Amino acid sequence: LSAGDAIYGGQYRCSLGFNVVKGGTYYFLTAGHCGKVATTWYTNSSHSTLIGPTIGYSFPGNDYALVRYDNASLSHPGGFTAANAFVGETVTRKGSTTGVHSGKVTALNVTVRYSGSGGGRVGGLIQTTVCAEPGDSGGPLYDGTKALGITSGGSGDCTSGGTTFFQPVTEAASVYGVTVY
Ligand code: TYR
Repeated sequence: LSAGDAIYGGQYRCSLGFNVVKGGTYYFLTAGHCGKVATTWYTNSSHSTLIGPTIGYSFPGNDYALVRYDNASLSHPGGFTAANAFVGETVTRKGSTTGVHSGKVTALNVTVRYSGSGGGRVGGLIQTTVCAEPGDSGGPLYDGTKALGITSGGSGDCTSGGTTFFQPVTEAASVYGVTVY
């Protein structure tokens, strides 16, 4: 599976962030609020093709999760290197609901409070003018081959435009000791 592909767990669909590796074992990063609601992930909505388990998540507070590839039949291509976003950077997001959209980074280290069940305060986020919609969560934010963020949440939509917040990839990778590739 590749960055931005759909992943299915419980009654939810999210998006794959970035493939990562640690000690020869392959995983991917996705959103913490996705990892919180599903213990096992599949490639399809009928849950017939296993990906593997949620190994850990942090949400609220942060918004990242680690999922392991337990299905040797699945490929896990790379092509990215983790990097830190900067204000004014032109960035692109990919997700399983709305595909590819671009915008600019407007602020760093932002704290937001998401409402509703599955809500809470999340800090340290990248704020952007990129749109997103439900199901895009967990998907990648990048600049060329630089892996920058994981889609967290926001407001607006991809018809009218929106503001979307992203969990920095560098923080998530360092917490789990995994390498983005
Ligand atoms: N939080 C949403 C999810 O779980 C993703 C999203 C992002 C939704 C930005 C809306 C939005 O404006 O899929």
